[in-house]
Amino acid sequence: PLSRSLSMSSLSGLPLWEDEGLPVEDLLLFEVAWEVTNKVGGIYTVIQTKAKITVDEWGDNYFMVGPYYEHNFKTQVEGCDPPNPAIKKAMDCLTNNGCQVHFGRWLIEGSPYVVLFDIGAAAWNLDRWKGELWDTCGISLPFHDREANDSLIFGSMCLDVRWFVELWQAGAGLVLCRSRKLPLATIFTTHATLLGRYLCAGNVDFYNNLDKFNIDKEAGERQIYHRYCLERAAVHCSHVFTTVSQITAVEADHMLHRKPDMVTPNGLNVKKFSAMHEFQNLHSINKAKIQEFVRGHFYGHLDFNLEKTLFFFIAGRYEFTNKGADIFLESLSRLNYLLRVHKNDVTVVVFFIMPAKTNNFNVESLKGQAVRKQLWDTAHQVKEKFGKRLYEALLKGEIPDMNTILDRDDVTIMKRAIYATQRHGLPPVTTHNMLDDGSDPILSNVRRIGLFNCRTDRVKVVFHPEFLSSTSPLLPMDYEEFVRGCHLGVFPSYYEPWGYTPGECTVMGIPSVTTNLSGFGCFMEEHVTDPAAYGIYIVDRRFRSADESCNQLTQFMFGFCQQSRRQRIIQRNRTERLSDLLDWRYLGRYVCLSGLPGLLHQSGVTIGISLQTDGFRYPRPSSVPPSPSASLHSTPHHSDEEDEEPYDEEEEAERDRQNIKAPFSLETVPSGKKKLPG
Ligand code: G6P
Ligand code: 1S3
Repeated sequence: PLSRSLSMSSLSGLPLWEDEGLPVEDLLLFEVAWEVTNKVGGIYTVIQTKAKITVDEWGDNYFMVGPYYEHNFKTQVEGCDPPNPAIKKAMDCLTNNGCQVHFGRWLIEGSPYVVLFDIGAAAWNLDRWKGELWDTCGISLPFHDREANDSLIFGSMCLDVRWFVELWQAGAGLVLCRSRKLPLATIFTTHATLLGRYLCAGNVDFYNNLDKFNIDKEAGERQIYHRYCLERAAVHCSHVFTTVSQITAVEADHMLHRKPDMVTPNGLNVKKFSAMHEFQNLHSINKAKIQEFVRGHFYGHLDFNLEKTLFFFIAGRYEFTNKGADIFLESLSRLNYLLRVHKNDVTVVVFFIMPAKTNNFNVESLKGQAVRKQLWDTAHQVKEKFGKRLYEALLKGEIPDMNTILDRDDVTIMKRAIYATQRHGLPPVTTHNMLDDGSDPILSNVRRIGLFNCRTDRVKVVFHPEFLSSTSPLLPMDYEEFVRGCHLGVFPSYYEPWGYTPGECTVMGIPSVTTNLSGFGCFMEEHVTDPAAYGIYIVDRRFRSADESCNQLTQFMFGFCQQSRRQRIIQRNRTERLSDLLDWRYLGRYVCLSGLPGLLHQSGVTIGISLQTDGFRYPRPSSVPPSPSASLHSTPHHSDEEDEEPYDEEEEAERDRQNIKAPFSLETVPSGKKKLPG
């Protein structure tokens, strides 16, 4: 059993804590990642949302380590002196050696301490550190690979103060610290493999050929051999190797030749509202904002009913095939066809939120919002006059003549405003001036399938090639507000080690489409009996051809369009009920305990806590008929909107809550500072 001090001296290369007389309370945890205070992609979400539970567990002994960028520091960090004398000493040592290090509290939930290294200021050491890397493990970094060089500077700075290392950007530090036999316990978490990402983006049949690739050759041909060597070395040098999903565990086994010791699924900080239906109200409020944008963007072509318009979206890093934008577009073209031939009165506006190179907003999009604003102002101006005249007439005890209450000038103003809404072209597909318009993959495919926002199209496309911001003159909403206002997130990824986007939809009560090639999709398949009933549609991209996957996705979307408003509301309630499953308060147990159990296990210590989730599944919602043919895509019993159904969602929620037992009860999560199993 675990006593106050850890004995690992029998394991080669592992910390000699007992010999050093270091009690457990004095263990420090360093989490090193390129995305600490620095938003690049999904890893930022992992570390930012996980901070609170890690601080709860480790208190002031937890430090996040990342790169220093002045803007990030100024806007996200409250600078302070390190309270721990050892950290202070290490920082002073670096500063005395001509490097710059910054310390403070990251202003996010949990307020973790952060140590940030100024990469640029330490660049003069690059040649020395490169030499060291070469001498130690024979990996050389070419001078033109800026990212790899930065990662070496970052890793070497971590190493110079003998810190705990994680992730490939810090991988160099991990390799060097093991070769110097420093007394550090290391965990390396991979959120993707470099080669896997490259191979998938290159249109290869990745998952059916996992065991057939000549990985050295593939890395060499893609000119990423040095990066791949660094990644593979870090993976093999770490004491514990983890990844975020089973599917990436298999990939890592083939691409990096090491099976992860543990899978640590990604969680989120789930915000629970005290009012049960608050997330439904937020959907309504934010949907109204998206409708405003649509009124402007489609001015002159608003011959569709906004009350019967659904908003779908895809968002993320612009990796056209990896993120499944290719099959999404193809399926949208099929959906457009189906809605047209079935004379369906639903219109779908689809947003692509993926950053590309642009030259700011285009004139046509800005004009659309200006025209909408002008119509709004005109309506207000006339309404004011109308109100005043009506009031005066009523004061005299008269009912005014409605034919003359507005004079010729009023009518002229209104006519002028209407004339301004005439447009010669179609509403634009993209909101920005694209730098690579001709070769852009989304635009090229839109041209191929002909989804040009014609009046007859039931599916309209808006490509917003920039992340959203509440200060935008076009669509002034932040990402969370936007997601809440939409009806369906569509993320049919081919390469997705985890995939936060559908998880974020889930905790906001918005249904989404994912795939059985994404970590999230596989996790849901494993833990939820009928995911579609809960608004999680999982496209099979593993055992079907691309064409079949497109058909399945089309059917999901078409089925979704056939739901009544009431059915959508019920489905959103169910989606939101899955939030607990994705909460760090539950999933954090994997991460908090992933390091020590791994190390302890190696030293023969039994771990006193069981994760007990294997085989557990969320049951099918109790109101869904058992046979899929009896319901439309497992939605609540089909009916017209106006029908009052004998269905009480709160009752169903309560019934289902009763069915969900121990493994998902958040009360069982260990909390409090370092309650280590013993
Ligand atoms: C929420 C609101 C309802 C609103 C509904 C619209 O549930 O609480 O008042 O009617 O959203 O749902 P829809 O799926 O049509 O956007
Ligand atoms: C990676 O970010 P990405 O979008 O490049 O890490 C994310 C966090 O683990 C993960 O959700 C995603 O699938 C990976 O691909």
